[in-house]
Amino acid sequence: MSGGATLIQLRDKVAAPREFYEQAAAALHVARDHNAKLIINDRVDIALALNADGVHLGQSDIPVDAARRLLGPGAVIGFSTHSISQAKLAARMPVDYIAFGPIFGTSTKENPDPVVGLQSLPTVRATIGDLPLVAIGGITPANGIDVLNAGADALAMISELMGDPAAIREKMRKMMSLVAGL
Ligand code: TZP
Ligand code: MG
Repeated sequence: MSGGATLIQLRDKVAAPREFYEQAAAALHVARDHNAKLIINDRVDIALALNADGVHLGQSDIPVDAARRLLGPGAVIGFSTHSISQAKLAARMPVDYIAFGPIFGTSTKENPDPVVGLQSLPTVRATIGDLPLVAIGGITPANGIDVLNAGADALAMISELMGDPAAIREKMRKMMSLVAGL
């Protein structure tokens, strides 16, 4: 996107399915216009219906195997994990990346899993082999470099970017220039 994001997840826990579908259709147009990938949180059916780039699934969503059967080998499937044992199990699934968190405290989730902390990242890194590791939960420009240095391959951010809709591009650019120095 114009801020530099390469993979965007559309997440809306409150929208009705029709509304979420319509948001996803609009978001997909924007993503396509900017050569970014768009994946859909939770809803494999919506990803499939719109031919989105993939889905992001959590521990209580449809199983990764089933999503893979529905979406095919080319889809991006990401999977959330919140402990070393979950990450170990996830590494045997047909996923394209493993999300791990919350690394720090977050107010985005209503009932977040316990904070896993920066110190758990080297162990997850070693546990999941070559799979891309996406860190999530309380990531900011102030801690992002530490998170990458601890073993994450990528950073997922919600509140830091979305807090002020007018500043998303600027904040994203700032983040990209910070990590470009690594
Ligand atoms: N999974 C673990 S923490 C989190 C999710 C979806 C929310 C992250 O949001 P923020 O605002 O970047 O802390
Ligand atoms: Mg989910």
